[in-house]
Amino acid sequence: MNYYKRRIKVKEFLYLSSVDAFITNHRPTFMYLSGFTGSTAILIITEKEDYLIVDGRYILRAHDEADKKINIVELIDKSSMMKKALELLKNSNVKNVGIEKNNLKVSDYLLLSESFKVFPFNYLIESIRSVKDENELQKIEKALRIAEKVLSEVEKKLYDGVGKVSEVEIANFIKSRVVEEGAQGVAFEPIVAFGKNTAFPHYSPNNVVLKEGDFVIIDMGAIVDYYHSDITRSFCVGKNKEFERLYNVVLEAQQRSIENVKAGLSPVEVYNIAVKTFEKYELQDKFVHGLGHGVGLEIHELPSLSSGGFGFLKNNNVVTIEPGVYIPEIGGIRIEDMVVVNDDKPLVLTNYKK
Ligand SMILES: [Mn+2]
Repeated sequence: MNYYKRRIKVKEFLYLSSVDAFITNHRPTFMYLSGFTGSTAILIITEKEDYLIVDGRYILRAHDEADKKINIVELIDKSSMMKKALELLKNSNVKNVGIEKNNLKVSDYLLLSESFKVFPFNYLIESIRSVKDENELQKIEKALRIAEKVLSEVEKKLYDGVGKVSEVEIANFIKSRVVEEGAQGVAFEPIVAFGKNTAFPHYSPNNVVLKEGDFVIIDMGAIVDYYHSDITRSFCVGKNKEFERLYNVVLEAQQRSIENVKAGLSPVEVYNIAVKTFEKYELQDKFVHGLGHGVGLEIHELPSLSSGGFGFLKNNNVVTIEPGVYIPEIGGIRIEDMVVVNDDKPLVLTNYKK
């Protein structure tokens, strides 16, 4: 992985914005720009030199993992890491500092503002991170294959589990199986909902037992090398006419959205394709969330395919397409795939049958 190339993008941006340095203590950001994967650090990028400040717990790991062009600075005294960063910035003759407006604590911001002019950047690193390279795509795909394998086992458990298996049991099964399959963990707490509970888009599993004809939503993912995957399938064990009708509408919305995703579109345009399909069936009011989101070092990252989305889709963005409808007291359906944005039709990463 060429971490230096990534930092060059930041250096260039600093130069163009007449800002002397960039500072971050946000884990996905310093991980992306330095290679260091520990939980706590401060990364400083200046035109010439870059610094990674870590404490004693991480010094060996930082030397091992971080890009060799970065100066690793150990926090030895008990003073705060941010104070150490201030000292370093002053010694480097820095007058103004760029930060990520969405990823810095107010207390850190105030501390920085005492000594420097602070420039809050909006989504700078998130936007760079949204375009994946081959290596990142491979990790995401690996995380997705694990999720799919475990999901297929879950599906079998559902068909064998009417009157027996509970939401929590399935959720726990997912959590242990993804790790056994080689993932670092689940990408988020699995959403496992049976029956009417499927009407809550982000439901938390309970001890409810599966009944014949229940709507079922399983939304899950795995992490491989810090990269996330995300998949949702809706099932119904037994016959349920309403399930079939709604399922086909959601599937149509999803397929039309996927077919039309391409580089250069605004995320809102893609979101509106799904809304249009739901309008055909007068179900637009039941589609209560965004159409999808970027996935990578974080489970939700740019771009956001929603009514509030901004910017433009770019080649090698990895996004989910996950339309859904939710009808209180009846149930909900959501179908979610991951795709890689292209100039033409996207590459669908998800293989799981629909
Ligand atoms: Mn998702």
